[in-house]
Amino acid sequence: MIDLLNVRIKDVCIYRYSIPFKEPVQIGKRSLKTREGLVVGMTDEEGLTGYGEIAPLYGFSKETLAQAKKQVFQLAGKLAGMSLIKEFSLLSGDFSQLVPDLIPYPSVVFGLETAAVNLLQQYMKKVFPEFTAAVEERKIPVNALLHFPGQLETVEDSVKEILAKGFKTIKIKVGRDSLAEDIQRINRAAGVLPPGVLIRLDANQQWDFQTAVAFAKGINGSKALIEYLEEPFRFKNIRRLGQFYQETGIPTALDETLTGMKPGDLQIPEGLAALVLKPTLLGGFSQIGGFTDLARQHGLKPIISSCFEAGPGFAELCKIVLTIDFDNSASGLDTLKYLKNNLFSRPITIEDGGIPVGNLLDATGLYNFSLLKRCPSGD
Ligand code: OSB
Ligand code: MG
Repeated sequence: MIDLLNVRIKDVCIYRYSIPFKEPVQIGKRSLKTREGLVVGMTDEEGLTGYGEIAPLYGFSKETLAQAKKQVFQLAGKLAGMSLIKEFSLLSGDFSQLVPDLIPYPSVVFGLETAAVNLLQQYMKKVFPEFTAAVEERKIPVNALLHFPGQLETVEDSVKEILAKGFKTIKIKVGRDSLAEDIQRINRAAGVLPPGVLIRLDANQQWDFQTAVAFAKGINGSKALIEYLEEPFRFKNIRRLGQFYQETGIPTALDETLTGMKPGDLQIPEGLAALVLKPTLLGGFSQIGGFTDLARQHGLKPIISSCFEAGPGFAELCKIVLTIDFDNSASGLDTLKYLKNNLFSRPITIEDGGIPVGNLLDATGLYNFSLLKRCPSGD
C-alpha cells in the first residue's frame, strides 16, 4: 500500500524557458513578444516527479521573473527532505515555516503548490485508477479568444471560423481601437451569432466610465448576446461598476482588479457576473478556493483563465477547472495558440469548443522539455 502521507521530497530542480509568441500579443497597453518562465520539477524518494510552472506575466504580475526565480531558489533548498503532507503545509500557501517572514509571490505559490499536487496525483492515479478514469472522459469548454488587430472587414469570417470549430463562447478584446470601431466590430460579430452563442468582452481597463457607457449605447442592439464585459474602466470605488450596470444593463466581470486582493476584501457591485481567476496572478489553491467560494455565494461565475502558461501551468489550470464547480461555463484557456511552441509533447487540442482532459491527466510522457534549460542557481 502506498502511503501518501509519507511522500517525501528529495530534490527540487528549476528550469527556464523562453518561447516567442507567433505575433506580438497586445493586452491593454502592453505588447508581449516572448513568454518566459520557469518550470519546477519536484522529485520524491521513489523517483516520481511533479511539475509546476512559475511564469509571472509582464505588465500583469507584480513580481518580475527575476524576483520569482530568486524566491523559488530560496524555498527549493529548504524543501528537500520534507514530507509533503505531514511536515509541510505546502497547500496552504504558507511558506513561513520554510523561510520566516517571506512574502511569497503568487506565481511562486502557484508553481510550487501545483508541482506538489501533481506529484501526489501520480500516486492517487495508482491508488484510485477508477476515480481518475471518470475524469478522463471530460471536456472543458473554452472561450475562443479573438484578438482583432484592426481587421474590421474580416470580423464575420473570423467569427464564422470560430463557430465552425464548435465554440459556444467568444471573447473579444475591446478598448484598443477607436470606440466607433469597437462598436462596429461587436455589432458585426453579434450579427452572425447563432442562438446559444455568447460574447464575452474584455476592455482591460482601457476606457473611462463615460466611454464605457458610450460603448454600451452603441451596442445596445447586441446587448442580449453579451455575457459580460471584463474590466471596462479603472475605478477608485468599485460601486462605479454597479452604476455602470444600472445605466447600461451590461453585466461586468473582474480580472485585473483581483490581483493583490484577498477574497474577503472584495465588495460585490450590482451587475457583477463573473470573477476571472488567473492562478499565476492570484496565487495558489487557498486564493483560488476563496474566490471560487465567494463567487458561489454571490451567484457569480468563477472563470479560470490562463496567463499564457506554456506547459505544466496550463495542465494544472485545466485540473483546477475540473475541481471547481464550473457549471460547464467556458474557461479562459484558448491561449496555447499564440505561442510558437510549447512544452507539451503532443498537441493539446480544442475539439468542438472544448479541451479533452484525458490527455492532460497522465504526467508520463506529457511534456517535451527539450526547450528547457536547467537554472544552476538563484542568480
Ligand atoms: O485580459 O484576460 C486578460 C491573458 C493574459 C493576460 C490578460 C488576459 C489574458 C486572457 C486569457 O485573456 C484568456 C481568457 O481569459 O480567455
Ligand atoms: Mg481579462
